[in-house]
Amino acid sequence: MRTQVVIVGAGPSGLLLGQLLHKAGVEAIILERQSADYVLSRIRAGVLEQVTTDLLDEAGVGERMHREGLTHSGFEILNQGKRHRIDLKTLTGGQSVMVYGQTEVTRDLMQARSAANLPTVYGAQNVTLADFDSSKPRVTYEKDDQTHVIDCDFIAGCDGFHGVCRASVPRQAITEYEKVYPFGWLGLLSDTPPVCEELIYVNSSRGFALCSQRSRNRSRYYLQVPLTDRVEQWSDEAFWNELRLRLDDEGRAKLVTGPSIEKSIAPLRSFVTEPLRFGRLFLAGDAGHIVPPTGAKGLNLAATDVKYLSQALIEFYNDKTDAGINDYSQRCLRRIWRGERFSWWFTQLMHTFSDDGPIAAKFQQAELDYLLNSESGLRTMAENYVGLPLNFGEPTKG
Ligand code: RFL
Ligand code: PHB
Repeated sequence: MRTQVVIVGAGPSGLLLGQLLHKAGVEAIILERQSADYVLSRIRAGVLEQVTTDLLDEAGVGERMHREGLTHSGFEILNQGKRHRIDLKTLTGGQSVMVYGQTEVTRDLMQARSAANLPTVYGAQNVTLADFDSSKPRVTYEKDDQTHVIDCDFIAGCDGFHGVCRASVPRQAITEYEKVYPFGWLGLLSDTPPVCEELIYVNSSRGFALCSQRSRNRSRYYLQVPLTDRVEQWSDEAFWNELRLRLDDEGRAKLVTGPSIEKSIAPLRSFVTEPLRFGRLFLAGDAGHIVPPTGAKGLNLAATDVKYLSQALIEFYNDKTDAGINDYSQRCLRRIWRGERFSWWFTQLMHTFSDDGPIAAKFQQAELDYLLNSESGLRTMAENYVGLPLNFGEPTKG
């Protein structure tokens, strides 16, 4: 078998890349270890920046998102029982974010891919990469007890944090930066109306909480929990009781509870791989970097990687230039580090770090006091939350 690009992983990065390449007439095969249903059962991101929604439009899959997604022009910070609204629209000169679940983005991309009859192999086992340091890379995989070989020009590693692509790179060729946080997020999804029209990020002395949503009838809530907690220890009732304790009176009065339809614990990590290109192998999305979810940046950074990678590959085939390929890593990393910094900072600001002693909580409160009462502080938070412009920090041409 032969194709131009083998994409490993059918999460949002891989599917979006496949769609953008297809639009430009570049051939790709996607190899996914799991089944399509399994991929759709993972509950993850909920907030999309405008850069991401623009890209989904460009890929031709934005129609349902515009119909069903919720535009949010602000969010709330509930700090030690007192609410503050971050008015994104006013603070950023008219920008907002879109609340539309990653599951729905993935579903839309899957549907577009199957409508265009594009090849995706689900249940591809033991994917192995070879010769990506040459101009003739090869990918093998197993399915139904048979081994398949694909010759290609490029490999796109869109296989997430635990994937095979990053692991295939010789250790001496790669530098990894990592911070693991001393807590996780326990998430609960329920078919109940959200407690508030907008998201609420909660700093309470019992730990962080987040009130998010997927639609007007589906809520997503998170609680900061110790890393040693197991999801089985948390009954729905225990979750709702703890959330009530972290909310204010208004939140407690408005909270509608119900049975969970999904509950899971996610660890929090900051992680970046440098570089993101190794010969003819590229890493994109969670395969190359992870952010703690507090800033809602993971999927949005994945989308920009895919934008730059699709542009580079399309230019390679159409204009016979490898300039985009050579720039890929550096172009992505600049934006990634900005997203990493914001996500780390917002995590530090909102969570309880019990090992750091009482002075840490005092510093945190002093910082929140400054930010929430300073026009510049609020603007800094807002412009990072909606996403800095793609050309941020680049010299202006003229
Ligand atoms: P994914 O989604 O992990 O997909 C990778 C795919 O690769 C497959 N795979 C393999 N396939 C073949 N062979 C192998 N050896 C393979 N190994 C793995 C996997 O099965 C999978 O299907 O990575 P991708 O596509 O890069 O997408 C990244 C996003 O999923 C991630 O960044 C976001 O979910 C992060 N995130 C958020 N991002 C946002 O922008 N906004 C948010 O509001 C937001 N909230 C979140 C989040 C992540 C969370 N968790 C669970 C960490 C909230 C949470 C709780
Ligand atoms: C979510 O809805 O899953 C979500 C929203 C905002 C975040 C993180 C996760 O910052």
